[in-house]
Amino acid sequence: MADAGMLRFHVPEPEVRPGGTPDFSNVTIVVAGSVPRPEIDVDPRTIRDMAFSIIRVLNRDGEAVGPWAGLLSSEELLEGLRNMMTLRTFDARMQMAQRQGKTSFYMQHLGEEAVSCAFRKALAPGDMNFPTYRQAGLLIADGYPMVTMMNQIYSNEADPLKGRQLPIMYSSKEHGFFSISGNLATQYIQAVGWAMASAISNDSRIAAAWIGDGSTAESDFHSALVFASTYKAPVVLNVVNNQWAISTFQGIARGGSGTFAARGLGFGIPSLRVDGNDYLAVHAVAKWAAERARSNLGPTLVEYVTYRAGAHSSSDDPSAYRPKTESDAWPLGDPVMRLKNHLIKLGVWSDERHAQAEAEILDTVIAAQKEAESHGTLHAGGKPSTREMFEGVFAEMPPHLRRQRQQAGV
Ligand SMILES: Cc1ncc(C[n+]2csc(CCOP(=O)(O)OP(=O)(O)O)c2C)c(N)n1
Ligand SMILES: [Mg+2]
Repeated sequence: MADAGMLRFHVPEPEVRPGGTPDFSNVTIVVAGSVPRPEIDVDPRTIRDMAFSIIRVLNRDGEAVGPWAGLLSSEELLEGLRNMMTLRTFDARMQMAQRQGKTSFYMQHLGEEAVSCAFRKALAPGDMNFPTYRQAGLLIADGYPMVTMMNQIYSNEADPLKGRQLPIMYSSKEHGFFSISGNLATQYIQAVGWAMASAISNDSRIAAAWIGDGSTAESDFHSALVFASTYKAPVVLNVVNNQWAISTFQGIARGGSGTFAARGLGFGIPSLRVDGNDYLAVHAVAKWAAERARSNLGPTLVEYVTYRAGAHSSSDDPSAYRPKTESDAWPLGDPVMRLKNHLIKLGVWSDERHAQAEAEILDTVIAAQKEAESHGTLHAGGKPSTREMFEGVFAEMPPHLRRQRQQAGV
């Protein structure tokens, strides 16, 4: 009682700051293969501890172990590796293009490639993602043309969104990729609403909501969980915990809940945590959650434990707020290297083949980049016409816009 009358509040602090030694001793890593795989119709009350564990398949020796292993063939795993390598190479080239002034802005996925690439493979055609800017792997893994993505990044004459969106905010109905909105957490309520609409119209398509650790602090996240829980919407609720929200560490948005997955427990939603750098674990958990949604068992909340190894965006400098070597100390490793080692262990891959694949992928990405640049970049070549700025928004153009278009002489 010594403090009676003196109120305080608490501001969580990251373990270390720039110049310090990285410390992830607060991240408890369970042994691969040790978390059980319940039936999809499990009573959520009996699996509450899964919100505090981590489902892992790949062990330190590159073997796939435990009840969540065995869902993917070697061919599917090789395709997964290629998709992750493609996303990484695409990112590196586009980050460079931003530095060269060919686009205004870019956001990388470095270290988080497994999350979106493996998740895509657990969905069926027609399912709809409501992604953030950190899930371009959903498009790459679904075969969306890289050159179309680049056209948008360059805001050139072939930009499918005609220069109206931020460079990396893609949109493709055909590839189940709802237009990205920069307003974070809106994706959650939209996904739950879309899933409910799908059920109301007796459809079979499910939705997937996406959010980062930091954005779970937004009220949209919590409202979405109320609707998903009450109406048992056919939706997978994804939280990508990459440890950082620009310069804010995950402890701020997580608060006292222990984990982000634990946020689902108060809503009675089955909530799992998974090793986000383990392609096999991400895919297996996504498949489990998608099957639940498709079987009218309702929502599942999945927290992907990963690390944002790159900067937040091309406008960010992480050395201002975290040790430079922090990503090397991340205990769950690198998703590309882990899948590569597994495939070598299976005898279907080698260091030589990996190096050859890297070179081939780089050639493919550069060829796509050349093609996109032939349509223009931010400051050179073709641009969307000024006329298009006025079109495609209203079914019938209102008089004030018609006047402005006439004034612009287009
Ligand atoms: C509603 C809203 N608030 C603030 C921002 C500005 N903002 C852009 S990215 C970002 C950090 C988000 O972090 P997190 O949710 O962890 O996602 P990550 O970037 O790590 O993938 C913020 C605050 C925004 N875009 N939308
Ligand atoms: Mg984050």
